[in-house]
Amino acid sequence: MADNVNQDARTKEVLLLFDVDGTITPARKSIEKEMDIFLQSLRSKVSVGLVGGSDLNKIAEQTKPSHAGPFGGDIVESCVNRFDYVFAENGLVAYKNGQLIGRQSLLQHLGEDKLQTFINFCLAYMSDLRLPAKRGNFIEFRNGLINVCPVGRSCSQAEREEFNRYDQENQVRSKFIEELNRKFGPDGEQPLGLVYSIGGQISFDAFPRGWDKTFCLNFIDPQTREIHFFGDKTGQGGNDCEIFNDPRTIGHTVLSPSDTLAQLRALNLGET
Ligand code: M1P
Repeated sequence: MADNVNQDARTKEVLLLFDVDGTITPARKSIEKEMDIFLQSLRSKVSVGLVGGSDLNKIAEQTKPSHAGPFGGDIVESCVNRFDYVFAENGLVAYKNGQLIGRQSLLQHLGEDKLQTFINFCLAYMSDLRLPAKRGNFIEFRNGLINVCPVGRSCSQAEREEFNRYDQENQVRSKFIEELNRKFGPDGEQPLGLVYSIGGQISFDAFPRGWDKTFCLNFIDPQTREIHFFGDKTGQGGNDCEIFNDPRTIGHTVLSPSDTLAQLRALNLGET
């Protein structure tokens, strides 16, 4: 793995591709002014892209430059125009230079019957869990993945943090995933070809094998000579692991948005 961006390649042939949560924004929170200005300044030297597990609206909301004052326009349109590439839902919704260039659907891939088998199993499993708090929106169906959330996505910020602490002590999500692998894995009763990824604080994502963040690499301009990927969940089981280890990328593990900035500054790309 290279430590530095090739100093002779400060052109649009270099792409810096960023995970969102925990990499350019604090988890589930908005981008800070310093990061936003820095990323935009890099675009005069290199291409800058985002790849997130969340849907496009959430990525647009988190990367909205709110420090620039009240925002009147369409936040999605603004987001896809402020970056060279925006890949939502692990790259299953793909934008390049503001244009939609790819879309995949889980419903089409799996079909209604298998989908309901999976959802019903998850709901039954969660109905037996006793947690510090349970709220609503336990299953979020997205275009390219199913997000499963034992505490419920409508929990408050305090309940989110409480679940995260409880999960670290009790492995609620990893035990759930073990059970899903037993039931729907290659040797299970009903193989569904799904894989699971713990990307955030309170939930996990289920999607077809190969539909991880590496999926977005199929949309990158073949002229691109170096793709640097920055992510905070690059270890085994994290949702940045596959793209971080992909031979097409040069991977950078970051600890937080401020660490991302520090690593970018060390690459000396020339902040404007
Ligand atoms: O982008 C990382 C993850 O962010 C959210 O996770 P959570 O709500 O558990 O913190 C979700 O959008 C998840 O799908 C995504 O992978």
